[in-house]
Amino acid sequence: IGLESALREALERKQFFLCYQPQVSASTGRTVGMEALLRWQHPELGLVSPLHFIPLAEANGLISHIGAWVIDTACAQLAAWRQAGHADLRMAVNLSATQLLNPYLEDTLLGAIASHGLVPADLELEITESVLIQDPDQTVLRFNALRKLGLRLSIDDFGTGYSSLSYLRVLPVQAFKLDRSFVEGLGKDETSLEICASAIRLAQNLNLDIVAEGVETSAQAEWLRALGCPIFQGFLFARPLMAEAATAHLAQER
Ligand code: G
Ligand code: G
Ligand code: MN
Ligand code: NA
Repeated sequence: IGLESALREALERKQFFLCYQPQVSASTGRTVGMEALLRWQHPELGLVSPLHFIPLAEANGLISHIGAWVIDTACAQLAAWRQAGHADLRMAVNLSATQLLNPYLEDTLLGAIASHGLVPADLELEITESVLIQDPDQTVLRFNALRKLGLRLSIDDFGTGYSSLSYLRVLPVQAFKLDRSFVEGLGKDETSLEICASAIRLAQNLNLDIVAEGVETSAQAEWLRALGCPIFQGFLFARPLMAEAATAHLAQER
């Protein structure tokens, strides 16, 4: 079977689901946010990684439909957690370049936010630096439009996508996600340590949040804590969890 034709049917056949990975406060150890991560379970192909099907969905124009489903489903889940008493929890959703440039994105976001009784600040959009390569001027306009609506914006895989820091002067972001390749090098090479230290300091100096990605060991967490990193995400704290497991994870923190 062709991956592309299978992908075209995936939405209506309800083959997508979201996992949620906790983002944990370094100071309290409590979950302050969840990152929604898309999964595609196909009856014959099995679990297909977003690394394979997102680029395909970008190329054939399906990404905005799939993305709209992700946004609505993530908002519904956050609303349910709010109902269960998790008042300050935020939801982070990944956006690709094509989604960012789609003129209907605002309608999709505001529609989902309103229909689930949320406000824009409840939602954080994770966007990689690489979107800037496609169309820098348009990217700045789109970031400004989304920020004006009150959404939170973060730079995903910070440090890996684009060679210039000058975009930080023009993109209205609230957070960086420190790429896990740098976290992985903590305790192994001096360069990774210096990059983590510099990124964390840069975030502090710009008054931005920073989330360390891919924290797998307590040694890494200790390094990051010593460097002043406020938020951790990674297998050490929790893997991406199915909705029910994520709900249980939150409940056990209360
Ligand atoms: O969860 P996992 O490690 O398999 O994710 C692989 C990649 O897919 C990551 O770069 C992640 O940002 C991306 N990804 C996961 N879910 C979504 C989604 O809903 N939309 C987009 N555009 N990318 C996603
Ligand atoms: O590009 P983005 O940061 O959105 O990718 C998120 C991906 O990182 C998810 O697919 C998730 O499965 C993966 N991930 C989350 N925590 C860890 C971790 O501790 N180690 C590794 N290797 N991958 C992780
Ligand atoms: Mn991400
Ligand atoms: Na990332």
